[in-house]
Amino acid sequence: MKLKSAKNYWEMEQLNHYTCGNIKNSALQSMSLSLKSLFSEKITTYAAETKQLVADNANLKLGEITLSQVFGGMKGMVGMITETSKLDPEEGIRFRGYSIPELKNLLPKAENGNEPLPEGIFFLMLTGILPTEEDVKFLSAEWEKRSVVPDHVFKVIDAMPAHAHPMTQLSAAVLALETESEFASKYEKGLNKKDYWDPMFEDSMNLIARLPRVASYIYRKCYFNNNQIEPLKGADWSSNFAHMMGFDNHEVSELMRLYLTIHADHEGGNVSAHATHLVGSALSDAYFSFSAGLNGLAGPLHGLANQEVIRWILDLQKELGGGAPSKEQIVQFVHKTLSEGKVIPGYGHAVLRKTDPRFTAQMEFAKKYMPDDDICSIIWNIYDVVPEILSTIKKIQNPWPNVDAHSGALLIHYGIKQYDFFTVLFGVSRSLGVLAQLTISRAMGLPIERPGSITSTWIKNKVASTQISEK
Ligand code: CMX
Repeated sequence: MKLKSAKNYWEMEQLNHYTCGNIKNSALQSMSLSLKSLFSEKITTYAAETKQLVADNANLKLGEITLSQVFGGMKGMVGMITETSKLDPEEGIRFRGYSIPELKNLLPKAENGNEPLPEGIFFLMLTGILPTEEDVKFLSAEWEKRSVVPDHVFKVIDAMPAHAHPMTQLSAAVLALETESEFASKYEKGLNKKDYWDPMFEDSMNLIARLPRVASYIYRKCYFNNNQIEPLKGADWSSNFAHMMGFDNHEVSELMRLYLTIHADHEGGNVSAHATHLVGSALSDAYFSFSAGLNGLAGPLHGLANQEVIRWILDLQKELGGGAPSKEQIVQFVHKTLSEGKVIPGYGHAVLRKTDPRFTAQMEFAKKYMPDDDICSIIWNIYDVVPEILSTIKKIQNPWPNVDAHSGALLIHYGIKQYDFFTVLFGVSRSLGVLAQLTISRAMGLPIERPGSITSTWIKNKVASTQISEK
């Protein structure tokens, strides 16, 4: 386990937890009765330490800003704090210091299950501590208790036309849930700044708890004539979600657990996380903030890419008159797509420079459960040829597959063929990271975000004055 040298407060806590062995473990188990008090204890110390750190190092330089970064989507420009996860360009995502393969071993699993329970990754992201089995059981039960969705939310979904994209329906449903915000109602009555985090914690827990019910309602409304399935009692978050969608199958539950864990967070700068954080910085509650994040996730360069991958494969098959394309045919279709000025969905990344470990985790799942699946074989053939083609295009920084290149194939294998629903699943998972961080940000008292912006005239004047002073 990689805990020898703690690099920050959260890692230090983890180190203490493990080096103190059983005493700490049992202490944590009793604390698991209240995740909120555990979070409160950790965040109070952390917020005080961070405040001091900033005060002592206020002028520490973290980098320089270039013109190409300002025009280039602010890539590589450090501008925000995210505690829940950190993305390494070569190695991929680490949640509170742990990689996906490490978490597959370390996070608690369901009985008879091999995949981590997403309850565990939420616990880890929020507190910085690896949960015990008791901790995740506590969270499953807590989310079940909080999962009741008010009737008017279903009416909002029902009012949407059949052709409304499932992401439109999900974002609108999350906004409709805003009536339940404890933060909004407490703020209206008058809330001391130091107590902001408390209703934010409650809102985040309630929203996460309700999302599977809302998402599965959209699924059954869109594709099963609104024939709804009632939730299970005593199930974990993922298997209950699969059940409400209509899948009572061990493998689908396992896939859902894996899927909802690996999509949970990707540090702070990606569009869904950043949008949630930005809107939250105006003290908007969790519902407003997360709905904004979902709107960003619905873009084809971000979360919607998972549906685009399958649409691209279907277009390819249509062009060939059906059947499995050969590698040569894939190569031709890639060139055709590029020549039409389109992107190859599921490939490339703003930060990653290697194959996404979330792609690899899904490929491993497929090799175990569906080694002969037709769509998976196409995905693997695409993986064999696309990186080589994209590497020949100079402007493309990363020719390797991202998380979205594989996810659709796994879902289709189990009968979840409605590809415009795929991003909804991504959205349900993404709630875990962005809402954990929103609660942390609120507890730290992070201020409203207000970066500066400039005009091109301002830049021209700056260039002119720099040239004059250099002469
Ligand atoms: N196919 C074709 N061209 C691509 C490409 C791809 N897969 N990836 C990057 N490029 C192009 C960009 O469009 C850009 O072209 P222009 O300069 O003409 O606009 C150029 O290469 C440089 O891009 P980059 O610096 O390598 O990558 P960006 O940070 O600008 O963009 C991303 C990153 C993900 C938007 C881009 O790789 C892409 O569009 N990929 C396909 C869509 C996709 O899979 N998105 C999902 C990402 C994961 C997620 O968030 O869910």
